[in-house]
Amino acid sequence: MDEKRDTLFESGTSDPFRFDERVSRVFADMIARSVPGYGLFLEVLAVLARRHIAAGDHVYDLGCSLGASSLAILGATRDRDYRLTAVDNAPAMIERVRETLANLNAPQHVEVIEADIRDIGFESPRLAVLGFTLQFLEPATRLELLRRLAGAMPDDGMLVLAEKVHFDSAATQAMQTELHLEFKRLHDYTELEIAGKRQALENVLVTDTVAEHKARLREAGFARVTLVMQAFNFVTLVAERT
Ligand code: GEK
Repeated sequence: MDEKRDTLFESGTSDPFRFDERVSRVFADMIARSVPGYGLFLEVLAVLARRHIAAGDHVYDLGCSLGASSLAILGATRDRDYRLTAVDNAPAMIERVRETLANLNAPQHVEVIEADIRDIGFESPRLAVLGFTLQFLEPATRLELLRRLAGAMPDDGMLVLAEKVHFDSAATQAMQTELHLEFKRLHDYTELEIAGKRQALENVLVTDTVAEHKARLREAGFARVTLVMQAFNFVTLVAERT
């Protein structure tokens, strides 16, 4: 258990954050201790999958990391025969998620693709998940990806978008940041680790406001956008094609 504990920023850092071998080894611990509501997000996703996915559908997990979202979806829909494609562009993540999903013996047809999600074609996604992934794409490329997703979706297609966000009000921003920091302290990150990770993510993880997300999703072709969950500065939005 201990070798899987995230101690990457124990002595601060000077390098930009990368999804490399070291991160992939501790990723499950890192995301659970860093993202408030991550466990609930997976449950919310399971509920949405159970409600939405039907036999014959094609589901995409975009930026799948170690496959937690895929596992939540597959576990909630074991009675249905459909196709799930999990995509990530980090070789270290792909190596591990391939093993996890291959050993799962899921009744569904599961495939893992190592690629930039901006470079792949989408085949009629009935459900697509961007679980804390869009925030890592250069902002100028976000709309085009969402446009291609919406354009490829059937009329009853749905996107689940989970993101870290920021707020227009300085007071709200200060409060939510402080609560997020307190969440990290609660999970035993030191001030040095918190500062190190923050520095590493600078210009790598670029947040939008909920209003910006909603406007962009509408511009991309989604008719209805609903906030289904929020934990401090982390939100989950459901965007419906029609
Ligand atoms: C979970 N959804 O556990 N193309 C493909 N993958 C990418 C790209 C890209 N352009 N950019 C970043 N990634 C997961 C957690 S983590 C979130 C997702 C986090 C990948 C990157 O390699 C990483 O694995 C993932 O997106 C983001 O529910 O670390 O906060």
